[in-house]
Amino acid sequence: MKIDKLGAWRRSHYSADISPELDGQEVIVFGWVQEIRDLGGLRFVILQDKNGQLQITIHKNKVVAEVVEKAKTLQKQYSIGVKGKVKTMKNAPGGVEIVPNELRIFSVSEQPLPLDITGRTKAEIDVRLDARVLDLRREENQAIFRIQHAALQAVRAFLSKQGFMEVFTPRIIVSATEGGAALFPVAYFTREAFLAQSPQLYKEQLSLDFEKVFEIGPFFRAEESHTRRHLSEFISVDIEQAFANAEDVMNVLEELIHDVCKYVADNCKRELELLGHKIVVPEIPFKRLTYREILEELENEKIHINWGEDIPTAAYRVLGKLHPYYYFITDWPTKAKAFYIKPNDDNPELSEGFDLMWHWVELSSGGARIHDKELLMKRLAEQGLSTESFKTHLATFDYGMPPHAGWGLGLARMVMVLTGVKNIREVVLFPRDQFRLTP
Ligand code: AMO
Repeated sequence: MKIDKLGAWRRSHYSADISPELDGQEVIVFGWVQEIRDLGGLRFVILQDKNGQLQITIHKNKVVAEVVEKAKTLQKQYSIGVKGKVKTMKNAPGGVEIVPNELRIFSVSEQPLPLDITGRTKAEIDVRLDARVLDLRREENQAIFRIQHAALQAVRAFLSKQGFMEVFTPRIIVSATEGGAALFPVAYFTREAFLAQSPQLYKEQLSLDFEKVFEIGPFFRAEESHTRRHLSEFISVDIEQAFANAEDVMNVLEELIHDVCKYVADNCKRELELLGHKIVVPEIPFKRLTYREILEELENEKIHINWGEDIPTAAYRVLGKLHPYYYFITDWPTKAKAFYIKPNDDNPELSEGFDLMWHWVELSSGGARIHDKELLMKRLAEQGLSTESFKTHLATFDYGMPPHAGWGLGLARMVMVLTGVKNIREVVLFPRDQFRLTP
């Protein structure tokens, strides 16, 4: 088959901008063949571009023979360009169709395709992810990432307005920060290094210079738990604020969630409709429950957890039913939290760490930090970590470390809430888990 060149053709309109008012006007549109309907002398080609779909109508007697012949060769997913006239057509999507004068085929596709791009035949998640670029041709799947884009715009706008500055910290590091999760080693010249699990230590250090910082970036955890909410690479939205306590940054977090929900609800109507999802903008402040209150609630549900222990997933599921929205869990036992979380001044068994929950899923965790070097060294030792590995971090505590607090919010988990999607792999373009390293 002859493949055409783009040449001097440039798009005049996106599909979404072609309205009945353009009736009679010549346009150039580009995109991919989403569907072909052949009714003998009449062929409908549904072209999809980044903003929507458009019907190209090829009537044997009304279109030049060359275009009719070429249109017969089209298959799903061919990349094409069409120059033609806009015609008002009540029954066509958007009330218009294009009657082509010229058709260019830029690229063909292998048939049969591994997925039904119309989505009529449902495919398993692994089949979809194996052909992810094709899977992402579906408007519903694109909608997820347009919502993510809008959410990120809202996050950046909100935090910048609140006086936070965006920073980038290293992904290649020498020591662990998040106790529980394992590290990925990296061969770093002659030494061993690791992929960062979080920007924790660096964002704390930067609170000493910039006072209010935020970072949005990928982090890595060698997660062996194969769940619908864990990946080995995930994007985290992190903040750190000097001269602040846990309550201060919880306020920032709930206001941020409120703003993001509102922004996405207002600006992604089409995407939410495609996904059949409705966002209810949450009222703030969110409910705050202490760890002890949570244990009591669980006890009432006949689930016993010893004070100091982590809350297992099954128990979180029960909590999600009792609190089917956003809520904070505060006052965690110090020993259940990372070494950098500040113990309560009056009762050091309790910490100033918190989690933000949505139903049964943890969206974010954070807290006030230890800014006293001696205490930090003591906590490292208590958690069996060597102060030697944290030497350069500990040194920064000799330069006037302010009291500070912050949190990390898992972007994909937030996007799951915003889209109603249940598996984290669907809200990440190219997810990485224990079993998936491609595409
Ligand atoms: P934590 O380990 O709780 O805290 O992580 C913060 C948030 O990041 C998300 N998250 C994940 N998302 C997908 N896959 C994973 N494997 C994964 N692990 C974590 C969750 C979680 O709530 N340094 C602290 C934050 C802080 O105190 O500022 C931290 O990393 O949504």
